Amino acid sequence: MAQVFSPENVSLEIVPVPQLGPQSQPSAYTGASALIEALVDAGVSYLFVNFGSDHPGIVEALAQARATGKPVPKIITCPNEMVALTCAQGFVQITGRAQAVLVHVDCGTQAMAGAIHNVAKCRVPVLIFAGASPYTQEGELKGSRNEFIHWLQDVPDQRGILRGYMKYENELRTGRNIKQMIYRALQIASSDPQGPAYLMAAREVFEEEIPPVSIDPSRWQRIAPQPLPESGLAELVASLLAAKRPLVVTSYLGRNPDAVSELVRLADRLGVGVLESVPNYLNFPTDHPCYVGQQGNEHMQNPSLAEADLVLVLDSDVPWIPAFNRPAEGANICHIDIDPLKERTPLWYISAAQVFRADGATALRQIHSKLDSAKIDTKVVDERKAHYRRRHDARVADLAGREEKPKEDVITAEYLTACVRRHIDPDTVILNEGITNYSVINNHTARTKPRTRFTSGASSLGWNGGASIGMKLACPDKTVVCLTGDGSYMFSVPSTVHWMARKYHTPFLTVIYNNRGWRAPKFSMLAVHPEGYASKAQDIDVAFDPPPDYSGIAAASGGAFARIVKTVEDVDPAIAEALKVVREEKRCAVLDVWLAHL
Ligand SMILES: Cc1ncc(C[n+]2csc(CCOP(=O)(O)OP(=O)(O)O)c2C)c(N)n1
Ligand SMILES: [Mg+2]
Repeated sequence: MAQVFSPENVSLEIVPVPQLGPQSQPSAYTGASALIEALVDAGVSYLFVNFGSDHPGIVEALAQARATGKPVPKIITCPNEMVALTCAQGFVQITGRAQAVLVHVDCGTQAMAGAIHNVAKCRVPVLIFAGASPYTQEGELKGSRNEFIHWLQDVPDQRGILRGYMKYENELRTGRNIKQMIYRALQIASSDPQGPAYLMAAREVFEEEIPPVSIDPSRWQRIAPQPLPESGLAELVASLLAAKRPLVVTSYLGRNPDAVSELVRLADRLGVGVLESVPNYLNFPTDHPCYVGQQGNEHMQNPSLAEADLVLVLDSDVPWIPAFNRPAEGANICHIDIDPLKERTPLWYISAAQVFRADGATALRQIHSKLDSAKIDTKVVDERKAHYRRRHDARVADLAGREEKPKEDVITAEYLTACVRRHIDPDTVILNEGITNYSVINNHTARTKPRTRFTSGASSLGWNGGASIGMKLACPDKTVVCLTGDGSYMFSVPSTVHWMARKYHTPFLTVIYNNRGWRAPKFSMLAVHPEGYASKAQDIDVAFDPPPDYSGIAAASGGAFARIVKTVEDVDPAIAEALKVVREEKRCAVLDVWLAHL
C-alpha cells in the first residue's frame, strides 16, 4: 500500500510513484538491455552494484534477461561504494581482466571515495557506470522525474567529481550507441597505460526503447603492446653488457607474470641485480640470488643502488626517494615504462639518459633477441652473479635474525609475518596494507611467484577488505591472506566487507597488525620535526585507546572466526586455527594481533 508524505508520516520510505511517460512492453529492448549485453559480450564477469533511483531500467533489464534465459554478469551487491570499486580493483589486479561497477548518481560517485585514487594511480582498468538525474520532468520520456531527489541530485558537473582521475569519461546520451561507448571506454581503459573509465547517463537513456544492437567486441581490442625502438635497444644492450654493476629497479613490472619470467631470464643470463622499490606487485622471485631486496620509506641509502653503474628503471612510479636514497652521481640511468612521463603526476623526474615508453615484457624479449647474437663475457657475468649472491645471502641472514622469537613478551611484526609465512603455500595470495609495516611484510612473506603479493598501488587506505573479496572471487581455489594495519582495517569498512564475504562465499584470513592507532602520521611528524613539541608530547591524537573489538565487527556482520592475540605463544596456534577455519569451514577469520603500542 503506497504511503503518502505528511508531517505525521515522515519515514522517508520511497513509495512506488505513478508511472509518468509512455509505458514499455515487458519484452522491450532498452538502453539498459544493450548495456548488459555489451558487458557480457566484452567478457566482464562481475558487476559490483550499489543501486538507486537512477537504475530502474537496469534492474528491469537484468530481471528480464534472467527470466528469459539470457546471460548477465554476476551481480555483487555492495552496501558501500568504496568497497565496490575496491572489489573490482582486487579482481583486476589478480586477473588483468577489466570489471565493472555501478553506482548511484553524484552521491554514489563521491562515495567511491579514495578507491578512485587507488584505481587511477594503480592503473587498474575498471568501467564505472553512474546514473544521473532525469533530464525531463513532466513525463515527456520514460524515466522522467518522479521523486523529489531528482531535483536534488541534478548537479552541474557530475563527471567533474572524478575527471582528474579517469583515463576516459563520457556521458551516454542515447541507448542506441551504448554498446559502442562501452567498448570504446573498455578499449581505452585496457590499453596501456591502463586506467579507470567513467560513463554516466540519465535514466531516460537506460529506459529508451531501441532496436537490438549487434556489435562485435573483437573489433575494439586493446592496442598492441609497445616495443622499444631499434636504435635505443642496441644502445641499451651495449650498456647492459659493458656495465660492472647493472641493476634493475622495478615496482609494477609484475602486473604481467610473463614479464617476471623474462626478467628472471635476464638476471640468469647477465647477472643483473633486481631491487624492488615500493612494489605493488611481486616483480621478481625473492629467493633468486640476484634479488637484492625491496625499499620503501626507510631513511637510508640503498647500497645496491649506490654502487650500480647502470640503473635500468623498469615500470616504477617511485624508483627511489632522492632526499636520502639515489643512484651514484654519474650512474647511467635508463628508464623503460608503460608510463614514463607520469603525465598525471605534476612533479616527476629522474635524470635518465634514455627514456622509452614500452611494454616491459616486450622490451625484455627484445633485449633477449639482441643478446642471442651478442658476445657475452661469461667471466664478467659470473663475477656479477657472485657479487649479487653475496648481497642476497647477507639479506636473507639478516631477515632470519629479525624473525627470531622475541625475548620480551611483545609480538613483533617480523615474528608475526614469519609465522604467517610458515602456514601458507607458494600460491597463497598476500594482500599487504601494513603501512609502517609494508616493508616488513614484503620482506618476511618472501614470495616467489608472480601475482601472490599485492598492495593497493597507491595511498588511499581501506583497500585490503574489498580487494580480498575481489581476489577470492577471481581465484576461489587459492588461499587469500590480508595483512593490514589496524587503522587500515577500520578504513576498509569491515562491516560491509564481512557481510559481503559471507554472502558471496569468499572466505579469507585477515591479520591485523594492531599497534593501537596510526603510527605513520607519527613517523611523518618525527621525520620533519624530530625535536619539536610534538616529538615530546604524550598524546598527538593518533592513538586508538581503547581500541575497538576489530574481529568482533567481522563476527557480527559476517559470522567470521574472531580472535584477539596478545602473547607471543598464541600467535602460531591462532594462525593455524584461523587458516583451518578459512580452508575447511570456508568462513572468514580475523586475527587481531597486538604488537607494541605505537
Ligand atoms: C583515506 C586515507 N585517509 C588518511 C590517510 C593518511 N594516513 C596514512 S597512513 C595512516 C595511518 C594508518 O594506520 P594503520 O593502518 O594502523 O598503520 P600504521 O601507521 O599504524 O602502521 C593514515 C591515517 C590515508 N593515507 N588515506
Ligand atoms: Mg596502526
